[in-house]
Amino acid sequence: MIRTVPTTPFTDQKPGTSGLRKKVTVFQQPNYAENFIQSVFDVVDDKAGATLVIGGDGRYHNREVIQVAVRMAAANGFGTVIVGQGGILSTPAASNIIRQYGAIGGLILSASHNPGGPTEDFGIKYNIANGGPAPETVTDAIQARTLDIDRWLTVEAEDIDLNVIGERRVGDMTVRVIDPVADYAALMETLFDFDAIRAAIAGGFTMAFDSMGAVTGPYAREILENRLGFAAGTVRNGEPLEDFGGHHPDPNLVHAHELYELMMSPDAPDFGAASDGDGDRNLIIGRGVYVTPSDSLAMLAANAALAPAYRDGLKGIARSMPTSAAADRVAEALGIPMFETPTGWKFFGNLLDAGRVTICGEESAGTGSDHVREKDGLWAVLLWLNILAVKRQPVMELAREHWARFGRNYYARHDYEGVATEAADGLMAQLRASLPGLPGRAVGPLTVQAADDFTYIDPVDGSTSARQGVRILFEGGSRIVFRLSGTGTSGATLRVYLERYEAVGGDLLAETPDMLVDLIAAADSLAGIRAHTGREKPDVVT
Ligand code: VG1
Ligand code: CO
Repeated sequence: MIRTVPTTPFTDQKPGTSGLRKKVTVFQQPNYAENFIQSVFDVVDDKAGATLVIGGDGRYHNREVIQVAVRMAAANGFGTVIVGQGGILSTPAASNIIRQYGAIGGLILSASHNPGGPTEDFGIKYNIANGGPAPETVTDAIQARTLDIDRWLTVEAEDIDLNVIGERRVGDMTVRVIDPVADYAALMETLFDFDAIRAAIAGGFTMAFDSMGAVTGPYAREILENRLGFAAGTVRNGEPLEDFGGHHPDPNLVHAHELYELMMSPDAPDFGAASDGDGDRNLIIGRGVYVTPSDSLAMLAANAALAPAYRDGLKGIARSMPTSAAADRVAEALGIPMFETPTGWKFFGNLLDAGRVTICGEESAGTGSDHVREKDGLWAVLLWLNILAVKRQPVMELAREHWARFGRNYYARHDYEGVATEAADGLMAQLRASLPGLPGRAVGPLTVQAADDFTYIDPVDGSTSARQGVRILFEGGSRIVFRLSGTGTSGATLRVYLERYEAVGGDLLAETPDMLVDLIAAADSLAGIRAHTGREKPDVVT
């Protein structure tokens, strides 16, 4: 019944910031996906009879890999596989299913915000029993296994019909195809004041939600249109498509520009939002005002107690290092701890499990709470809706009040995409080498106060993660962070994060680019961006 297929290792299967991401054509090579999945299964203890969750964001190649993974799970002794109908599970929904059904872990087939289609990207993430991304100890073990794997296991079985809800058998294993939306929608109803949001809608409150042709369409339609009562058509691009309808499902001002233009126009609804390929990120735009993800985290934390789930207050807040310090000021005002972690949601898991934080966020538009162990795009949208419904206030007014109380962290991220790997590595190496001599150095009107390469020591288990990004801190509180992306599939992407704090009483309503002029110049002079990359300007500014 069980078939052992001989194989040889691939040397490029090291998981990045969020799973293994490659071009579809790479994943289509014989044994490629199988080797990685078997390596995951080989490092999972106690899988005999255990439950595994499998789902994806619906992108090209999703269904093929699900069929392969189901047969391999049966051969590896899992008792049950739970899979979303149509092969669909958003990342936060998968996290919830793992927790709710006591699964040992889950495979999430997604390359998140990367484009999809036959010539675009595919990915596999492994989440552990707490519902969160596998921590580095686990991803390191998986990678080590990919380097000496010599066989993978499967069973002879037909493809299962992913479109029909219900139970079937594959080998000795049960496969349950479930509604991908129902459990998640029910969870959201326990967290938020749906009646308050319904009342606001009845009073004329409107919104636009852009699913970008990716996984959140069915979730957003069910929750926003069916359960809350927003008008039909509130959810745009709501069919999950294999190529996302040609969209680049990264919810930022460049790729979600239609939504942005709508929100800045005279016809703007009260609230605009978008989510990414796998539904874990969110873009928030009020009528006439873009809310940076770092500000969104701070504003949500400051007002979270207006939602039933957070009525008793927050235990703490965590943000990734490159995320602006806006939330730090909220934590200080609330008298709760603040944690600064490396980029990637896997670093929040221990803090959430230990009950030390309630809300987490990243500058890349990921926000979430202890309700699951992933960032959660629709959760952030619903918390915003709950807050706006209770406060009966436009986003613009809420933002201005927030800045007037806490000051404002002007913030932008500049991405240089598709840079030659050697050029990007050279830039980072030179920058790292220059760190000891930087403190005290004047760069234009700015003076460097401190400079280092971020090392994180996990306060829960003491594990250390070094080389997590170069930070250069200037006198007065401005900051530049440099790091290379760990989610791309070709060349390197240099991310430059720029932040300037303007205190209460300062210029709180300026245009962000104007406020960052000196920092942008300093970034080039410190890192030699033009010299190393040959680029005059970033490809994407968010
Ligand atoms: C990017 C973001 C990071 C996020 C990661 C995964 O990583 O910067 O904040 O956690 O993507 O998100 P990187 O290494 O490219 O900067 V997702 O929604 O793509 O799973
Ligand atoms: Co994502």
